[in-house]
Amino acid sequence: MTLPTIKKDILLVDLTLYLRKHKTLIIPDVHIGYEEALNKQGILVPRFQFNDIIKRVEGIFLLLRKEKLPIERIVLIGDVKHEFGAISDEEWRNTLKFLDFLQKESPDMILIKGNHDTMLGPIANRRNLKLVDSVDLREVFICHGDKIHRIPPTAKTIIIGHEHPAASIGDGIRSEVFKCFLKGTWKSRPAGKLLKRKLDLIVMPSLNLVTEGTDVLKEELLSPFLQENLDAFEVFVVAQPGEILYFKKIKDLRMK
Ligand SMILES: [Mn+2]
Repeated sequence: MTLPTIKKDILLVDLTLYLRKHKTLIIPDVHIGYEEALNKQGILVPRFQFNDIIKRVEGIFLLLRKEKLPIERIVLIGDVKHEFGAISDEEWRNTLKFLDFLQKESPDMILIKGNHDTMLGPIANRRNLKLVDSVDLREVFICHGDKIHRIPPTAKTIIIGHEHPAASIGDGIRSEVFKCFLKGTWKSRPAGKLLKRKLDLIVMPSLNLVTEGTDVLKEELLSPFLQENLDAFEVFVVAQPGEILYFKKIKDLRMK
């Protein structure tokens, strides 16, 4: 089995992306501690998520190994942990455990700061990890997606997380919501320039296994990158672990 691509040299590996040229694996929003936050609100969900995430990522490493694709760098796209403000003991422990687990696979690891990551600094320091606002790999620019950055002139593709896209796919009688990747375009206007620059924009689903995410067909989207032309975005559904289905454009899904 060869891994599907979303763009040349960018492979879809279950809920992650692999940049072939840079031998880099991008891990989307994990939201460790999400169930704990739900529990605090009185919503009872079992706390299985942490082990499920580890198993899922192990499966991703295995898929890459089978294809002989080495991981030389891991980029976490932000929102590794869920809770704003004070971090609980369990969340602290699990976040460290998760980072250690990833670092065993790739010592070179970069954390992008998400909007939930106000307390990630001390954790990053304890493991000597770089905590940054964005990652510039020349033709690929990676940021969390909660705010617009100055996009370097070399960038042709922007990759973001934050939005947790999902799509309801149905046969007219029943429908089910699946996590999905989105691919569309984003126009940036460099400072002082009159003309806009068109870039490819890839949005990653979350690795939060408690919820599928935001249904892009029904709900309003948050990211400032996703306020225009949403209907023209292509949908890549993650049907089950490692299985990606291409569903054309959001507007085609709306007509069903
Ligand atoms: Mn976020």
